[in-house]
Amino acid sequence: MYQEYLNRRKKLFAQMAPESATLIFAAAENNKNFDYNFQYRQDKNFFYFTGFNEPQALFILIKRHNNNQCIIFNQKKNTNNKQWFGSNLGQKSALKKLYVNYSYTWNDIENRLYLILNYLHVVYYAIGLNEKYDKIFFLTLEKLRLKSKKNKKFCAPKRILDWRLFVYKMRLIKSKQEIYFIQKACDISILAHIRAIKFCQPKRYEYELVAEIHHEFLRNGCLTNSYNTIVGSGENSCILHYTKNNKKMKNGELVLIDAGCEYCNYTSDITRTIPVNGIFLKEQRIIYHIVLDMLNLALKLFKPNIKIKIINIQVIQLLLSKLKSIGLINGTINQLMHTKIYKKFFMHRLCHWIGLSVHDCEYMPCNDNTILKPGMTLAVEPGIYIPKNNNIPFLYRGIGIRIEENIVITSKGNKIFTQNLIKTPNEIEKLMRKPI
Ligand SMILES: [Mn+2]
Repeated sequence: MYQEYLNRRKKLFAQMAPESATLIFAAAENNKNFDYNFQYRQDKNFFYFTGFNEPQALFILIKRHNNNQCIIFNQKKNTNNKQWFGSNLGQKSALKKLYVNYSYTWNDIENRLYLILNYLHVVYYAIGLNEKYDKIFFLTLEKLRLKSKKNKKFCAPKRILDWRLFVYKMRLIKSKQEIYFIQKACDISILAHIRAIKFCQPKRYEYELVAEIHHEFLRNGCLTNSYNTIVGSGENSCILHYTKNNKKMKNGELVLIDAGCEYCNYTSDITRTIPVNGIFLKEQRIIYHIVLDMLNLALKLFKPNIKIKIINIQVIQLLLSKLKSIGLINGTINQLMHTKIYKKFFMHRLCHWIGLSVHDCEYMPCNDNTILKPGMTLAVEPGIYIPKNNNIPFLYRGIGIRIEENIVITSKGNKIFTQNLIKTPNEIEKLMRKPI
């Protein structure tokens, strides 16, 4: 696995200017209450180059005199008191395990960082991610500037550039290893969805489904969700980021389940919508099939060298013609496209990147102008959410349906990571008829 990290560093070095350094900080810890923190979440870019999961660390790539070297500042061995928090990597092991040329203690940054950056032309740093780290960075530059006024041995870098463009471009195309991790995350999430679907019945609470889902994540070694699990029944299915999950599910309602776990830091993001009592009502089934048709059309269209805009237009045209055919909207397709009336029913994007983050590579847009390439990994998630207003026939009001698959673009088309999770109404009804 370590070859992966070395390859990534090599690729980044190749893009760096001569006499330059790239600085990437680990994520800071977030305090939850008084003297304890939220579960630690490593910064995804830091992880991408190091595979290292400790806080208080700074990873540096230096390109000087055509010589590439890596340095890490990390916590001193057991500074956090081994008895309370367990042991950490320390400096000596960092050299071997993280494949770096030098390892210094975190507290040494003030004394060493300015020397490391001395006489470089360019420093790549992402300003604004963390105030405390920005301060360390700016104070270091200022120190060099002040010293350079008095002593020719010192000179501050002249240009500060952002590494994000390079790094996110790299992260956008996944390696075989990364695709394997995403597949594993999807496989485990599929088990969790099946468990929840089987367990679902009227009078149970939404959080009982959450419990089934998280149980399956945990027993398969996934200690972290990709995002807060969404289980929304009835009207809650129309709330896109509903995470209260505390309502009793009723007979005749739908329940939307959006849940995915992380495997080796790689995410999955899957949604299914099912009838609480195991049988779709007529109107629910009609809307469900429209969403399914949108999804199937999209899955046919996701392939290399196509612009996302082309896919969006075709999927939205399909949505409009179907909504028209059941009388929920009126007008010509051209007019309806122009007025963007579909946003009343489908207000989020059709797709987003997945990877180390569930909304991966946020610095690289996944929008109309993006052209798809092999190795890109996405969640595809058409949905219809019908508002509860008087213009809508009564039985359609409050129906919220989303179906979400995860895919990777291949040389010829795409591969669906989540292919093995049932999604037609008949399959869902059949599964819900089985005894638990
Ligand atoms: Mn999603």
